[in-house]
Amino acid sequence: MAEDEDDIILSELSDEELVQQMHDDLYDGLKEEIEEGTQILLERGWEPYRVLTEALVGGMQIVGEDFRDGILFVPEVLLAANAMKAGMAILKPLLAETGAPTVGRIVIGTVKGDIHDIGQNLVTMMMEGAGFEVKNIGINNPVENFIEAAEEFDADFVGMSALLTTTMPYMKVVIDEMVAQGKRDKYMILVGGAPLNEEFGRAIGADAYCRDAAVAVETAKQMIARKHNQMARA
Ligand code: B1M
Repeated sequence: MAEDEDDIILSELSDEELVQQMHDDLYDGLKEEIEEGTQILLERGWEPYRVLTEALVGGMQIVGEDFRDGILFVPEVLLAANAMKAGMAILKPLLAETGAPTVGRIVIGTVKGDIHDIGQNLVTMMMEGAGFEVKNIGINNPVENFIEAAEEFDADFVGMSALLTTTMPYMKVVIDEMVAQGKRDKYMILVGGAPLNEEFGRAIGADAYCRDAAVAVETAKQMIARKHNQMARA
């Protein structure tokens, strides 16, 4: 691509300016710039985890806040998430090598009868960006899929998504079956999707309703911190 005089040369920016620029580029969904910025920071000796948290997660946090506040909309957020994924793809093998701490583990899926997956894919990306390990089991999941995946993955959280008023009651079927099998208390259960609300989440016995992906990340972080505190006291 031809560069005119106004083009910003990422490699000429200081670390601080580059991180700021990456936040802007992530906000604008500029995948190639995010890949380049990620490479530059690594070449300058930044630890992969620092690149992830300061440059990518920091940028995504701004995107998440503006999404929550109605300033950004789904297409922009998907582009930002895509750019972030490109940066994360570079960091992923390096993070595995350096053993960056995992915040927690979550199984997430859309419930039986429902094929909407854009929202839960966004939640997956934001959770991964915040340091969670996520097993996304996709769409149209019967109760046994959630239970088996949670056990196999040794999950801290089970996340369920539903976009239809006809499928949201199935979340209760999953929770009731977990109770029946004596497995309910092994997991923190998060639910989300456009037709849900706090009251519904409480009524079906979920631990929390998450209005959006940013809230899902914040809620999961708070809950895992509480769990660790309780374990430390026990
Ligand atoms: Co459908 N659809 N759709 N649809 N569709 C809705 C949901 C609808 C509200 C549209 C409308 O009529 N206004 C309506 C539901 C009405 C109702 O139940 N009251 C509807 C309908 C009726 C249908 C069909 C029945 C249509 C038909 O065939 N006659 C059919 C059902 C198919 C099925 O599931 N069995 C259907 C099909 C489809 C498409 C396949 C065409 C497509 C889905 C494509 C896909 O997902 N791959 C689709 C779409 C795109 C929509 C709308 C337009 C957009 C949904 C979306 O992706 N939103 C939707 C209208 C709307 O919601 N305004 C609609 C963006 C997404 C980022 O938001 O999913 O809410 P959302 O996720 C958010 C939060 O809710 C939260 O975080 C996310 C990110 O911030 N969240 C979680 C979600 N899951 C979470 C899980 C968590 C935490 C947070 O766990 C930890």
